[in-house]
Amino acid sequence: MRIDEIKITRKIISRFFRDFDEFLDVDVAIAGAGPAGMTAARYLAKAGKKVVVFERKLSPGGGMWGGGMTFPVVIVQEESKKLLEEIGVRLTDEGEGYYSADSLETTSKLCSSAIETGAKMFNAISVEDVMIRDERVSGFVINWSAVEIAGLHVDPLTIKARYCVDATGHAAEICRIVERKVGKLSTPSGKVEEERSMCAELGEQTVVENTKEVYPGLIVAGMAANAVFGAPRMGPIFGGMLLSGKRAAELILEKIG
Ligand code: 48H
Repeated sequence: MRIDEIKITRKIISRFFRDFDEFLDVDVAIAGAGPAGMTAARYLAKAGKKVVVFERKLSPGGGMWGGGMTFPVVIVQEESKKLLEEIGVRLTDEGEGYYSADSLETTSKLCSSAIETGAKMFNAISVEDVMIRDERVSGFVINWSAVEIAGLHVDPLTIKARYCVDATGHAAEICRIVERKVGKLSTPSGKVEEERSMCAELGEQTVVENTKEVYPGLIVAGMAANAVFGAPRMGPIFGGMLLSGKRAAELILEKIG
């Protein structure tokens, strides 16, 4: 076989646009491919839903690669260890209900299992706004991260979804956009309440409780849920992120069947 550069280029372009076209109108669109977003994507795809994830960075995984202070180890607790066992992550029992895992193995398996289950992940694309129809978040407004980083004035494109998920981590970017441009969130003040200082036990508990529909059509998950509802951070224990992603998927499945 002779290798032809133009054929390679043409095949990349046509494959990308086939994929992109297929995911312009979906059941669920997720902003952010951290542990919460990737877990939500996997459970939704497993239930047969059409799911797309947009990740600003080149590599999905968010804050999980770095474990604790760059030591590439994450801790999960008893309640969440099943979610990692399901995708073949090897856990070490550290006693007293704590399990450790290699953060690189965990992050890459969360990513590959979501994709293998059928979720489509687009990297290097940022969600910069939401689409509103009938007072409901009905899609994401997206642009190349390279355009965003270069500060170029380029108008974005739009995708449509029955449900959207803000899984953008500490920044809770999508909820802040909705607060600023659309209307009141379902928080006590109607605004982002802001994350509180470290309290791992409370943070892990509240992150699942705070995984909610924060505006019609918009579910908040993962660290963003605690930022939006004014709850503590929890450091490098990641069980709550996984359980929150699963909860987000369950909430959406309850709503769209
Ligand atoms: C596209 C975006 C956009 C955007 C951001 O930070 P993450 O890992 O988020 P979670 O909630 O899955 O996990 C949080 C966890 O990593 C963490 O930080 C913990 C547990 N902290 C505790 C503590 O005490 O510090 O991932 C979010 C992802 C990232 O990859 C971003 O690049 C991406 O979202 N992202 N993608 N469009 N507008 N904003």
